[in-house]
Order: sequence, then structure tokens, then C-alpha cells
Amino acid sequence: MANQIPIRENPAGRDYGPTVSGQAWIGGEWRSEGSLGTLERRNPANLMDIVAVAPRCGRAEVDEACARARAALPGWSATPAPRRGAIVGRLAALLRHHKERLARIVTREVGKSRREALGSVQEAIDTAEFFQSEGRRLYGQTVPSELPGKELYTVRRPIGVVGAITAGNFPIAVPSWKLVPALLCGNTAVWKPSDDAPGIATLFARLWEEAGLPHGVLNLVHGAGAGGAGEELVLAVERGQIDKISFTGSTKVGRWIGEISGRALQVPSLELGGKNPLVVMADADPDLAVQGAVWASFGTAGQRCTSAGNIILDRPIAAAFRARFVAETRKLRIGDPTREPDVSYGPMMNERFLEGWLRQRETGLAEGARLLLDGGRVPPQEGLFVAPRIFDGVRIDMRIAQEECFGPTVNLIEVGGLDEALAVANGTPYGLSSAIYTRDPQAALRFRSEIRAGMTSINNSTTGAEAHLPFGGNGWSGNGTRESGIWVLDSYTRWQAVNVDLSDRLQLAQIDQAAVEGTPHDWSAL
Ligand code: UN1
Repeated sequence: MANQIPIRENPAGRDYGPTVSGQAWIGGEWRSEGSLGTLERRNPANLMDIVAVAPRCGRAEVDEACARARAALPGWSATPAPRRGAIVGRLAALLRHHKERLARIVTREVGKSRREALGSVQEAIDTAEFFQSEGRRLYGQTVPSELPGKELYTVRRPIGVVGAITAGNFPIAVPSWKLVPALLCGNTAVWKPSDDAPGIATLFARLWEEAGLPHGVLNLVHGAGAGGAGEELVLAVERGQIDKISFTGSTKVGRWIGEISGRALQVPSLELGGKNPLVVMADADPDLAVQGAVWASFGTAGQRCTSAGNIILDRPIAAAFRARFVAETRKLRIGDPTREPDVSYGPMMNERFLEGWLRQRETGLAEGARLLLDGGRVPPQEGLFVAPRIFDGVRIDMRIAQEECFGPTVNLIEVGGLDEALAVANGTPYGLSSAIYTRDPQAALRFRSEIRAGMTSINNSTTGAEAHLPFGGNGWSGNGTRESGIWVLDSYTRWQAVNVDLSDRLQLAQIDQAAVEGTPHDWSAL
């Protein structure tokens, strides 16, 4: 008999649908009670709407989840990879089946527009479909031996218990980037999703259960980061309960996770902030560049780590671009994406991002930047809605050009030619995504090879990763690990080297036995 997804009545937000009863999932057991009380998630587009409630977990649940994940490890890692892949395949089918419902919750819970919410569920589907068949590959290599009668090969081995900590802005896509490959590779996991998205996290875990994942292989704990389940999960590295952390979030927290992991001789996966440059050269297609810049800056209300932060304009087109960019930005429609499905963007995800975005206005003005569009709170007042902000006359050494700001704001920086554009584009400590608009293949190639970012678009937005291309950054944007595609396998496995000696005698490698002996020539006459 099918289990009902637990829901509650949502009297204040009746038009939006029921409240999801978020639950922790520990060793296959669903729990509504948390040792630190309860968490409530309200729709940032209408704070009357309670999207989800969930147990607020702490050390007790993290300890238990780690223990259950550890206990499930031998069985799961010994399960043949194609069978693990089959579960991931069923997950893909279930995600597809419930895509609309899941997207509606994503919209209510984190404020994404309808098409973006559907797109982000699709990204989870694409990820699961890609890794389903990876279960039938997960290739190693055969390697020639220097000795006769001996065979060498390599095997990918799981790392152990993975702690996954994810942000709220892609509340199903990014968790799938981590959990799908981690589990496919034979690891078990404890997942702490953002406290902005406990509802969709619970539904995602339910889908894993429905797909046939054995109990304890994935465990879900809810709560805060600092001072909550997130912090406890990182500290579990020190206690020897976790073998690897995979984290998407701020550079500050990433550094701290890196320190803890480093002391435990672990390599965490860290996907951190960005201050992504988008360059428009004088020869760019002007329509395309403006469209790309508007989307890169203001899509998802600028709440992507890949959002454009600095738009770098080649002087000859700067004035024309500025005028069109402002005109197009003014046309953006901002509103409640549940009620108005075709809004350009919805609300800010939370008060913290909203406050940071409000502060950035004062910082920019104090530094002497000029406001082309002021932004500011806009109605309806029951949600966290803001209009776009554009700063002009920005220099790369200003704080607003250096610091990431989650929200709809972007800086215009004028430069003279490609050399200066590259210097400015590389002029922040970050290196996540980047873009250049140009019709000159030489300029595109130079940008591609000299930009420091982990991801580069030629004539497209800074945002918009595909599920089978490596995602990740350099500098302050991460520690060099990559998500997605075949590359992420290196983050969730370690190589085992195997040598099989079939010679029936003791053969010694790396002992000098003058194995290669040629005929000496006389070179003295040369
Ligand atoms: C993030 O904001 O943490 O490429 C990830 C993109 C998204 C991923 C963003 N698919 O913009």
C-alpha cells in the first residue's frame, strides 16, 4: 500500500496548497520530532503561506544518522554498481513523474519562477539519468606490468560516509549533483539541506525511498548551518564519523570546512561563491549581449553563485549598451511566481540575503558608484520582493566589485580593449563562471585561455550549467573539485591499484635487474 506524503492544513495560505510535513530520515525511519524543536519555512513570496515544517535536528540526530550511514556502508558498497544504477534510474523516472508537483513546491519554498523551478527539477532528472548508466561503467583501467605474467588494473572504491550540505537556491538540482554520484559510487550519506528548503528536501528523500534505496544509505537531517545540524555534521569529521564533506555555500564556511577536513586528511568538495564577470566587446552582437546580461544578472533574482556580478564594457559600445541594458531591465516583471507564472523573477529567498542586498546599495554609494537603477523593496509587501539595481561608474577595486552579493544587482565597469577587459575580469579573488560577448574568434579564444574561472561562456550567460559538464571554480570559488559529469566520480571514489602475479614465482618490481640490455656502440668518434 502506498504511503501518503505527510501534509498539514495551511489555513493562512490556503490558495497555495497544504503545508509539507518535513521529516528527518534516519536509518529508514521518518521522524517529525527534532531534538532542537521545529523549523518552519514560509513562502518568501507570501509570508502567510507555511510551505513546510520540519524537525530541527542537532548533535543527537547527526550522531545517529552518521552511525546508521556507517552501518549501511558494507552492504551498499558491496551492491553491484549496475544495481545501484538501477535505483538511480528509478529515481529519475519518479522525478519525471512528479516534476510538476516538485516544481510547485520549489516555487513556493524558494521563490523560483515556474519555468526555472521546472528547469531545476529537470536538472535533477538529467543528473539521475546520466548516472543511471554510469552504474554500468564506473570504469577502471588495465595497466601493463613491467614484469611477465603479471596483470595490473585499477578499481574505483567508495570513500565511505559522505556528509552533504547544500544551499537553498537550487534545492533539488544541487543536492542531486552530490547525492546521486556519491550513492552511485557506493558511499552512504548524511544530508543536511538548507533550512530554506526542508519541504523539497523531504520530498526528494521520499523519492529515493520509493526508488528502492535500502535503509540507512541516505539519511536526512534538517536544521541550521552555524550552531545547528550543519555545523554538527562538519564537526563529525573530527570525531571520525564522516569521511568526506561535500558543501555548496559561502566561501567563509567553505574555508572552515577546508580547515577541519585538512586536519583529518580529507579532501572536501567545496563549491563556493563567485563574482562572475561578463565582458561585452565592441564587436559583440548588441541584442544578444543585452539579453544575456539581463538574464545572467537578474535571473533567479541574482541568487545564483553563477550570476553575473560585474559587466565589463568595451568603451566604444558602453553608452549604447548602458541605455539598452537599463531599458530591458526596466521591463522585468517581478511578482509572486505561484500566482503569476510568467514573472521574470520572484522574491528574495530570505531576510538575510535581502539585508545583504540592501547594505550593498550603501556600500556602493559610499564608494562613489552611481545608481542607474535604484532597486529597493516593491509590493506586494507580504513577500520579499525587490526591483533590480544597476551600479555604473564602478572600478574593479571597489568593494561592490569584489564581494559577492546574492540578489538582483550588477556593476557596470568600462574598459578600453581586451587586455584591460581580461585584467578586470580576473581582478577578483573568485573564479567560478565567466562570459564574453564577441564575434571575433581570436578574442574568444584569448578570453577562454586567460580567464581564471572554472567555467566560461562564449556568447552566452554566466549561468546555466549542464548536468554532464564539470561545474566548479578556482580561487575563492572552490578547492578545485568539480561536480557533474564523469569528473565528479573522482570526488566520490578513490583509486585502488591491483596487481595480479600469475608467474608462480616471486617477481620483484622496482629492483634493478638490468632487464634491458642492448649492444654498446662506440660513440667516441663523434
Ligand atoms: C548555484 O548557484 O549554487 O549553472 C549553482 C547554474 C546553475 C547552478 C548554480 N545550474 O547557474
